[in-house]
Amino acid sequence: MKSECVALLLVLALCAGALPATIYVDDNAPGDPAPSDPSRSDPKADGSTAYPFDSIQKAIDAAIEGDTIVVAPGRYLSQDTWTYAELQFKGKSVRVVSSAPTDFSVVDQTVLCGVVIFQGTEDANCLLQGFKIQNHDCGGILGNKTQASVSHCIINGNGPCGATVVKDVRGQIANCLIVDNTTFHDCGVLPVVSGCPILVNCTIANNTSGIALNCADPPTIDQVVIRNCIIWNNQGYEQIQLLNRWRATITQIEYDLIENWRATGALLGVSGESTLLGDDPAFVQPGFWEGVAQRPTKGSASTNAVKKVLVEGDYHLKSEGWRWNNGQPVHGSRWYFDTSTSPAVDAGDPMDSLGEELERVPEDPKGQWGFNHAIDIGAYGGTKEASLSPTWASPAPGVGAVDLRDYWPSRGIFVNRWFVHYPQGAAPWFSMWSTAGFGSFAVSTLQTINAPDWVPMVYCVFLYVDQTFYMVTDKAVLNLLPKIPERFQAKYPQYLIVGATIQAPYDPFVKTAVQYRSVVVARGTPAQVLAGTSMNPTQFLAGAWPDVIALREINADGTTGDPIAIFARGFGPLLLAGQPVEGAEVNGKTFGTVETPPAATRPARR
Ligand SMILES: [Ca+2]
Ligand SMILES: [Ca+2]
Repeated sequence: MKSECVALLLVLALCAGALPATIYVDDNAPGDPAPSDPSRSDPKADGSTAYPFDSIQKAIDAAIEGDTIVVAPGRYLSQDTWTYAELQFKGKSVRVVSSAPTDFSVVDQTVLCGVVIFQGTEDANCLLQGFKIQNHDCGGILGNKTQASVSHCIINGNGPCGATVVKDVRGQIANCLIVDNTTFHDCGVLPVVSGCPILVNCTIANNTSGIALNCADPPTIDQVVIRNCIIWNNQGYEQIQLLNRWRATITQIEYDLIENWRATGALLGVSGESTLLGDDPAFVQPGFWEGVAQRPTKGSASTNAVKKVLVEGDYHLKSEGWRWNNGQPVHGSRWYFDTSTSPAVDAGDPMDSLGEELERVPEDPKGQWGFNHAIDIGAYGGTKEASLSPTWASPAPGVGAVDLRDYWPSRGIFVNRWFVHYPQGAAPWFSMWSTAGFGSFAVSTLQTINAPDWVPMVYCVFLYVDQTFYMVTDKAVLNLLPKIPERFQAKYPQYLIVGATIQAPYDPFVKTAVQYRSVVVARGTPAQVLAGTSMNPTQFLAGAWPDVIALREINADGTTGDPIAIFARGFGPLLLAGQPVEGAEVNGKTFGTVETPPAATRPARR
C-alpha cells in the first residue's frame, strides 16, 4: 500500500512538473528580511506571486524546461556596479523576462548588474527579455553559441576585460540597445558584439569597438542577419569587421544605418541595397563617461581606479513629427518634437509589421503632425516608443488611418511587377514605377502587359486634395493636377479605415466600365482577414505577410463575404479582381513565380 502511494505521488509530481510554470522573482517582496540581499531570504519564498524568490539564479535553479521566470523591477546580481557577478542559465531552456518586457521604462528599472552566461545548449525556446545589463567592471552576455534569443535589453555601461559585451549568441538579438560600452581593463579592445549573430532592430552605438562577424565555426549551417539596425560611432578600425575565416550560408544585411561600412571583397553578394551609409542617425542625446579612470592592473577588479560615471544617453530618434520623451513629461505629454528628423525613422523593411509602433500619438489623433508609415530602424523600431515621421502632405491627411501608398509601393528606384493568376495561357501582369511626387499629389505609372482585357496604361494619382487614389488613362489630366480629375478609370480612398464600408473597384484595369462593390475594410494577418471567407490563406503567395488589408464584399444579407482585393504592407496586391497574384518583383526582390518580362518594359519618357 505504502509503495503504491509513493508511486502515485511520483506520478503526480511528474505530471505537475510537466506543466510549464511561472516563477516569480522580486528582490523587494514584503516578506524579505533583507531586501536587495539574496543571501537572506523569506523562508517561505517558493517562487509564487505571494512568496517570490529574491534571486533570479534561485528561480533558474528551481525551474524546468519551458518555465517562465518573471522578474520584478529592481537591481539583481551585484549591488555594486564595479563588482563582478554572474547569472547562469545552465543549459535550461527557460524564459527569463521582466514584468513588462517590451516597455523600456520598466526595462530601465530591471537591472542585471553582471554577466549573463548561457551554457550554449539552450534551445530556441530560451529567452532573455526586458532587462538592463550594466556592470562597469564586467557586464554583458556570454552566449557560448546558445540558440536562446535576447530581446528588449538595454546593454550599456559595461566594461569587461576587452570589450566583447555580447559574444556568441546564435538566437535572434532583437530590439537591443547596445551602447556606451567600454573597458577599464588592460586586455585590449575586442569587438563589442562578436560571433555569427542575427541582429534585428538593434542600436549598436558609442562603444569602444564595432562588431565582428565570424561564422566559421560549427554548426555548419550559419546565417548572419543584420536588419533594421543602427551601427554608428563605434571606435576602432571598422563598424563591421569580417574575420578571416568568416563565412555564412545566409547573409542578409539590409535596411540598416551603418557608419563607414567598408564593402570589402568578402562582402560581395551581400544584399544591402537598402542600407544607409554614413547618415547621422540623429539620436536625441548620446551617452558619455565622466571622470578619469585609472586603468587597473590586468585581471583585477578596478578597486584602485578613479571610477568613471556613465551619463546615460537617449537613443530615441529625433523627429519633427513625434518623438518619445524619455525625461519629464512636457505639458503632461510623453510625446515631443525636434527641429530635425532622423533618416532612420520609417526606414526599416516596409514589409515588416509595425509591431507595437503607434500609427498616431494620442495628442495628435488625426495625424496632423506625425504619422507612421513603416517600422523604424534601431532598438525602438517596432516598440511603442518609436518616433513618427512628420506629416509633410498638405493639407494634412486628417483622417488617421493607413495610407494606401504604404500598401502599394511605387517609390524608390525599382520597377515593381505583379503577375496575376490566369487559368488559361500566360499570366497577365502589370508593372509600376514612380514618376513624380509633389506637395499635393504623387503620380506613378502602371502598365499592363499580356492582358487584352485590360487598359494598357494608367497613371496612379495620389491626390491629397480629396484624399483619393485615382487611376486615370488620359495623361493630359496630369497637366491639370492637383485638380480632381473629371474622368478616371478607377478610384480608391487613400486612407483605408478599418471597419469602414467603402465603394471599391472590382477590377480597376478593365476596358469596360469599372464595377464598384460595397466592401468592408479588414486589416491583420492573412488568416485574420480571411476568417469566415471561402478562401484559404495557403492560396496566396507564400511569404510572411504580417500586415495586410482586405476589401471584403458585403453580401445581400448584410454578412461579410470574400475579398475582392488584398494588399500587403510594402508589397502591393496579393489579390486583385478576385484573382491571386502568383509572382512579383518588388523593390528588387522576387516572390513566387515570375515570368521573364519582355525586354523593353519601360516606355521612353516624354
Ligand atoms: Ca533578501
Ligand atoms: Ca515608424
